[in-house]
Amino acid sequence: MKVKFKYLLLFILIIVPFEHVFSKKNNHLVIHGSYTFETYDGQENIAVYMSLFNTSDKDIQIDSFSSDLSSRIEMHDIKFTNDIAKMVMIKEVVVKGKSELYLQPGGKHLMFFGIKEKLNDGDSFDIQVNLKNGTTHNVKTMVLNKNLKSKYLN
Ligand SMILES: [Cu+2]
Repeated sequence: MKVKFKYLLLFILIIVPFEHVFSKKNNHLVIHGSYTFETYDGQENIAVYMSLFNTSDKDIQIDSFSSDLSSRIEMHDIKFTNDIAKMVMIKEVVVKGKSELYLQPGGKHLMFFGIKEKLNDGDSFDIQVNLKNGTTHNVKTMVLNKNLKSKYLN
């Protein structure tokens, strides 16, 4: 009995700190610079851009993106076939260990379908980035003046 207890104690002392370090590492995702552009009347879909940084050396898998603004959000990339740009959905979103994922005009973006309100210059809204490990990052997103759009695209 006494010996078994000793082993249990040893087990707790070794495993618990490891678990702690591991779960902390899994949270090393930093997201900033999230923005979109104001919408025109009747516009239902928008593209959102942001930068995601994984400071850990483990890959971070993203399960989904959610927001009060839309019930359908997908990550897209733009692929060219014979000079024709086409949007393709990225099903498995992964931010690789020690690397960045940039969503920017002309490339990867979040696509919001059927947005519920008009977005005006200066507005902001929240996006939830839901990770596979169960944690959620809340990302504040700025709505920029549409006159800035051409600048960002060049
Ligand atoms: Cu798209």
